[in-house]
Amino acid sequence: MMTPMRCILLVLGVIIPIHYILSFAYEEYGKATFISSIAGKWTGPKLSPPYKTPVPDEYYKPDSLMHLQDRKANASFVILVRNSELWGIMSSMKQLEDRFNRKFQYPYVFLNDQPFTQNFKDHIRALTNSTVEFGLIPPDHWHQPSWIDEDQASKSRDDMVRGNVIYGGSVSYRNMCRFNSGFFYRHELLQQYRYYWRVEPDIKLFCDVDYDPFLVMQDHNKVYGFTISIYEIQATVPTLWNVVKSFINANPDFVTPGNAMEFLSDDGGESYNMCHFWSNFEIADLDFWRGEAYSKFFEYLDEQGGFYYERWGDAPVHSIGAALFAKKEQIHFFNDIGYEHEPFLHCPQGDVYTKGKCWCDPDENVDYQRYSCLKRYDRLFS
Ligand SMILES: Nc1nc2c(ncn2[C@@H]2O[C@H](COP(=O)(O)OP(=O)(O)OP(=O)(O)O)[C@@H](O)[C@H]2O)c(=O)[nH]1
Ligand SMILES: *[C@@H]1O[C@H](CO)[C@@H](O)[C@H](O)[C@H]1NC(C)=O
Ligand SMILES: *[C@@H]1O[C@H](CO)[C@@H](O)[C@H](O)[C@H]1NC(C)=O
Ligand SMILES: [Mg+2]
Repeated sequence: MMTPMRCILLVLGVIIPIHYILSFAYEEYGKATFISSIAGKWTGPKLSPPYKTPVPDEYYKPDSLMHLQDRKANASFVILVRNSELWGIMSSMKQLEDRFNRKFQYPYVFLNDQPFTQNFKDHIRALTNSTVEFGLIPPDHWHQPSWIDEDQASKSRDDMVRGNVIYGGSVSYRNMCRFNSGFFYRHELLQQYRYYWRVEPDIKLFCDVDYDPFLVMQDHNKVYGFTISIYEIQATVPTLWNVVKSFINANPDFVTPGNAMEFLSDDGGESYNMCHFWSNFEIADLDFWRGEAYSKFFEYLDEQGGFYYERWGDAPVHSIGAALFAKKEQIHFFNDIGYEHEPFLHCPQGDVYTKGKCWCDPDENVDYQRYSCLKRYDRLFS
């Protein structure tokens, strides 16, 4: 796997910074082309994360259902999914209802580039008493734009297939990454909401979520919440950081003082360490993405074509946006939400495990495994 991979890097003209070659992150993760080839390979210390931002008790509602007078946030679940993934998304949604939403009753917005079938809608509606809306994505928010040079794009896909890079040959995966990076929050069904919780098929929720995470976001002025952070596959973002740097140089005012650059870079912004929040789980602020800084940032990235000439993921794009245009305190680690999207899981430790009545194996927790970036998040606050 390594030789073709090096080839690709050469073909793409990528110069790998020397500290990358030396760092554990690159040695152990950056050269991988499939995430699953990494999982379970190394075990780290079973540390509990520092609880810098515990959720205050008044947010908890251990036993009662929602009452009319209870405060609610302006929020919805957002689920981009295909008709063919019905059973996988029902599994996710059932757990979400049982662990959280049966009590809190937040609405759902389902999005798809194809119309949802009646069968899909019927099965989904049967799982909840909450409002469920089904939206179609406008074609120009989904498909590869006409100004992308298809020869260049297809050559890059072929190179990535030869390099065995996961989803390297897929156009639809690239459409999905671009849509999640810059379009979902502009969908008409989401205009009426401020916060969202992103959900994917076949995830697991291990613990009771007995408090309202949206209210925590709202009351504490948070913009981005995550459960797992890992390294990006280097071959999918060879030029991303250079583009980020040129955007920052041209728009220094968008970079917020007190930001989380240290999460992204180990040398003050010179190079990217590949750390990102794993975006298959997100609880975040739609207005942050809609704001001037992130909108201009996305537009700039999109113009460079890297969603198609490379394979930029929405995870690094969101993470870089959140880390640079928000204050570090506005990025929240949802430690108490036990969560799995294969091949990684976050399992709360100690008291938090007990409080949430969790059922994951605490030893499988990704937090301080070598390929987790949580230590870099921690160091923002140390
Ligand atoms: N409607 C629609 N949804 C898609 C498409 N491709 C991906 N998605 C959804 O976008 C999200 C991310 O896609 P995934 O295939 O899960 O990508 P991933 O999480 O990187 O990879 P996996 O390890 O395969 O889960 C999921 O919620 C998918 O259901 C598509 O072509 N159409
Ligand atoms: C919907 O609400 C009714 C009435 O409160 C309740 O009996 C039913 O179990 C609920 N259904 C779901 C899927 O939560
Ligand atoms: C919810 O948030 C959206 C986006 O900020 C806003 O347009 C809408 O008016 C808000 N709704 C309520 C009820 O506050
Ligand atoms: Mg997925």
